[in-house]
Amino acid sequence: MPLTPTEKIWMDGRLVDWDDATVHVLTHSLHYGLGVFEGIRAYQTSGGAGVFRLTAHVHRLHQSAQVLGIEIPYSESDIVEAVKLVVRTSGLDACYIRPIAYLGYGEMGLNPLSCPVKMSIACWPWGAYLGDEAIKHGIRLKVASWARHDPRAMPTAAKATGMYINSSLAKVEAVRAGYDEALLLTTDGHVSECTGENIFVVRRGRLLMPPTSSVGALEGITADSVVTIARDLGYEVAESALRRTDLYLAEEAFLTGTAAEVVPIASVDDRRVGEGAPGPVTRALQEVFFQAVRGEVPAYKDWVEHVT
Ligand code: PPE
Repeated sequence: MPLTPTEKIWMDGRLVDWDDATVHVLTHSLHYGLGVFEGIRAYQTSGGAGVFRLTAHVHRLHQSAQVLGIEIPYSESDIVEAVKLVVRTSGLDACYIRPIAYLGYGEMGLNPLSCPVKMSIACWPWGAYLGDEAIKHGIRLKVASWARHDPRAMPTAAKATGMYINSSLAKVEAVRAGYDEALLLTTDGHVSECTGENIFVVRRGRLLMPPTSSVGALEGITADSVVTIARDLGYEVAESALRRTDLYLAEEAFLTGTAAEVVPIASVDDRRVGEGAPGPVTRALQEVFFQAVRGEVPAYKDWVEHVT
């Protein structure tokens, strides 16, 4: 999906024209992958654009930076306000928002300690990441030949730019083979997550998710929201070590992420999951999730942070 430019991007404290939001080719993070970012969505609500769980995303950005030892020169509340400014300035009711903190131009070499920390926030209109059809009918998932990063080798708790080499390799492999998305296993064969989404399965009526920190998966904010919704709807939710075959034998499976939202999984490695169509638990969760992001569920009103 090509990007649709908006007018302004926030860069290091000020709004610049979209086309002027450029960096030097010797930017440290471009060479070594030390950067942290977030993916956030704003949805149209009755009170204008509402950013879904903005404060939680900005907190995770700071936590990712803490893990990498990057000192972001803006407080969490500064960034919250900057995101609101960017969305307001865009005039969009709904958009995807991408804050990134990275090490700039200054010094080269693996010791980044003297590099300036730079930050930008852009937003643009972005439809369903895996497509509208995917949300309605489900995706074809393939287990990747690449394993997820071992948390002993890479700080998987951080949403860091360099980590996404692993995701890209798996994504391209899956897409070239004719699938929609890839699922990564840990080096010892446990289900971790997809290239940019967490995964859930329904087995014997229970909603199961992998224990994120031990399988090297990101602690998703969408996953957290879905767990809250599921418990409020009366479903039992548990963390569980899952094997590839637990996906093949699931009654239902779906993935969650800000960009992807809540997407049913129709098949895994060409084995139909359940009926091969979104099951009742997935559909119930989708329904409440899409109401919640639009500020339509009183219990979850606090999740929506308005920009005006
Ligand atoms: N795991 C990974 C690896 C991941 O990148 C994301 C978000 C998630 C899980 C779900 O997290 P959350 O968005 O808090 O529910 N991926 C972001 C970037 C995706 C991309 O392809 O780029 C996103 O969804 O915005």
